Amino acid sequence: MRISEIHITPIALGDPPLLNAAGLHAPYALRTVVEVVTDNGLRGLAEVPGSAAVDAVLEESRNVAVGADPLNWHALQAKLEAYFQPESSAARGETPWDQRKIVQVFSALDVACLDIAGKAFGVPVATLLGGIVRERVPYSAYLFYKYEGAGGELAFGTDPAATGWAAARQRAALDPDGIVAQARAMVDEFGFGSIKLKGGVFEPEQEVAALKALHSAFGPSVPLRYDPNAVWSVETSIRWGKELEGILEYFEDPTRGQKDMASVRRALKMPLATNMCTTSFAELPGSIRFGSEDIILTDHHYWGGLHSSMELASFCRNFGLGVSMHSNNHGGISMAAMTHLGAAMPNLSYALDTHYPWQWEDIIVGGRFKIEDGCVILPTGPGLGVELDRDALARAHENYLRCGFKERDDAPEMRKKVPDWKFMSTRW
Ligand code: GKR
Ligand code: MG
Repeated sequence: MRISEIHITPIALGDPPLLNAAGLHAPYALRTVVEVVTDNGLRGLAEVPGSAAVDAVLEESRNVAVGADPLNWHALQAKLEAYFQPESSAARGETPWDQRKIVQVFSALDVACLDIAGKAFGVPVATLLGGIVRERVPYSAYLFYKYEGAGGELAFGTDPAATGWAAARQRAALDPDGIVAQARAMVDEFGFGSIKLKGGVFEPEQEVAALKALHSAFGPSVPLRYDPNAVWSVETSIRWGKELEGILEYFEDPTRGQKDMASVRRALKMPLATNMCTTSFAELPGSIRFGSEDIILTDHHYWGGLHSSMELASFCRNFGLGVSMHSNNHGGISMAAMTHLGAAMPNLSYALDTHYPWQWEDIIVGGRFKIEDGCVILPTGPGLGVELDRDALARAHENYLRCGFKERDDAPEMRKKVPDWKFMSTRW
């Protein structure tokens, strides 16, 4: 079996006005759908964070991947490594999201080839990753400070009669009461057993008050995580981190860089997690040498695929680190891939992150994945177990062409609300 074609389709999915350290989510989250076709008619799917630059390297990967055997990932991986210049860790950038491109080529092809292999052998991707250790994969509620009525909500319309989560998804959440109300609605709707707050938006005092309010509202049986996306200094992280000891399950990326994360970690009595500080295999020796974190949040889009994420998981097991999963906005193909990874990782120590509840559109047959009791049930079909809804894909591609966005940038939307707003790599 050989790869004969690769189809690359950029799409835009409506996204609400969620706040983070780099601004306000634009009306659309960009993704790219990759379809790998084989000479015997099998089709493998993958989805990656979208940008014109990523699409360009995906196009280029055809030079290497067409003609390759999709069942021999190591050979294809080696050919891709020889073809593309290695990408430095610095290419990740300072934004909450990772700006590297080449890792996404590896990720897309690895996931699509696993989907093909699963279909060829009639088994789920999780089986090919070493076996299914759980069929119900736990996810965490992911809270965001939020403005109301901007961006994608306006493009797709809001429903003034909405109740429950549908109403909370539209509503502003700017203070501790707003955050607790958002959490209640999200937990009631999806049954999540743990909660993460995205921070780095307001003064530390205001965000710490929201975490204390969540702790009082939900009690100690609901673990809390908090992520200011590294815009706090070491001093701020220690000063306010002390207030959060005994409240947080883990403190995610309070500050920037392995040495500074290690200083914060030494000063606080709670685990630190990262998707910003240690983000590549090249940085793993530093993670151990400096002791920068307790938990590494993998993300198959940025660690080079599902096989590589399993490699990271075994590194974490061998070096006594925890492992869980980071997320950006994503559709159902990524949800399927994340769930297969979560199902196969023996040492998954925490519920995974997902932005999925924030969105309302998808591109897979049968509509969106259900999240029940905080879990996604592993799809049962061969491969990833999802199929493309071609009409929905065409609509999402139309949205991409119409919206004109070519890469993620949260600053312009933020400046519509706060005209002189500027990104600061350390704000507090
Ligand atoms: O979607 O605004 C967002 C998040 O801030 C995302 O971009 C981050 O990459 O969720 C992510 C994180 O855990 O840092
Ligand atoms: Mg994070």
